[in-house]
Amino acid sequence: MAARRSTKKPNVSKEDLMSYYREMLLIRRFEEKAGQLYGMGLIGGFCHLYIGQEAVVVGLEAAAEDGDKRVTSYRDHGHMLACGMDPKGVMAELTGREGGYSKGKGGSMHMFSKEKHFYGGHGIVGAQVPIGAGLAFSDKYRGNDRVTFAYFGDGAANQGQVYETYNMAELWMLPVVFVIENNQYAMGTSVARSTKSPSLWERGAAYGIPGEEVDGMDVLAVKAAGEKAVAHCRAGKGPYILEVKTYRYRGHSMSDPAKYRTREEVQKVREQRDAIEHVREMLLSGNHASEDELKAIDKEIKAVVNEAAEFSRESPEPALSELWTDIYAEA
Ligand SMILES: Cc1ncc(C[n+]2csc(CCOP(=O)(O)OP(=O)(O)O)c2C)c(N)n1
Ligand SMILES: [Mg+2]
Repeated sequence: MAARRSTKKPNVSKEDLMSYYREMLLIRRFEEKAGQLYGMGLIGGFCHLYIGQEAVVVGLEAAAEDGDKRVTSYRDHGHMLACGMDPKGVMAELTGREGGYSKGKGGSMHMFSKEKHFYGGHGIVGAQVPIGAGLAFSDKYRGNDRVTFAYFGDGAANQGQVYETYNMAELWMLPVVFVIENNQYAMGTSVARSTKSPSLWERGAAYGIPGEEVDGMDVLAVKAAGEKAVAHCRAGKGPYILEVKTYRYRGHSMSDPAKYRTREEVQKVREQRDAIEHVREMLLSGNHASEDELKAIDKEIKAVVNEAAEFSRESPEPALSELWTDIYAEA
């Protein structure tokens, strides 16, 4: 990944930087804890961690407004936390407990929050993309100026349904930002092995959809690109594509032996490109925060995550009668 991180003094307030730092740290610590709980056998089924990609959702949520919608894949815990869902409810869903967002019946990949306009959590690669266009269609139909963020991966970007969706979205000028989280891998397959054209966002040109590539390890760059994309959608100009170059530090899921890349490759990104470290450096070098203040934030976030973990262990398992509820929508 080329070093494209902005070096000029950022035009951002201390408060904003502090909140990005806090939000990214919450996702990272939450995911580390989820990894631990999984290791202890408290989380069953699939669990895909978002560690390394935090700046993507935090930057884009900073560009979003109340009422905007989001939908994503199974690597979804970061998206939920970034849009303000309660860490307790998310963690309790991971452990399959009553206090979880889907009452413990959905697990890591199947959580929703109508209140926060988070529409999942989808296990079928690429399936959330047409759903995202549908959400945007509903807003356009209602005549409001809401925008939908439809997140998907570099692997999903090779799915046919993505291009069917591009066509319809541009045809109907839908207010949807297609966010390609290019973390370089689809399970164990690198982009170079799966994809002929290296630039995924440029494929939108075939449908008349503009877009751009963004440094996904730089939260300020993501926010700026997000604002541009959202303005395009709100102005009634149709969809926009952001290909956000990022990196996942952990395996595809908890059961990934990670034989397809070297430890050195991961270590290099962590050392040279880490998004949280980047904001931390900006806070310290700009004299916005002292080491002690940042340590205090770290402590505070750890407490929030520990509380969520405790809740996720104490919340009871769903009653057997729950097997028969939430199957059909009530008319
Ligand atoms: C239709 C479909 N095909 C295959 C799979 C198996 N599968 C799950 S995740 C994945 C890789 C997707 O990679 P990417 O889109 O880059 O997302 P990332 O995991 O990197 O976030 C595959 C092939 C699936 N879940 N659904
Ligand atoms: Mg990927």
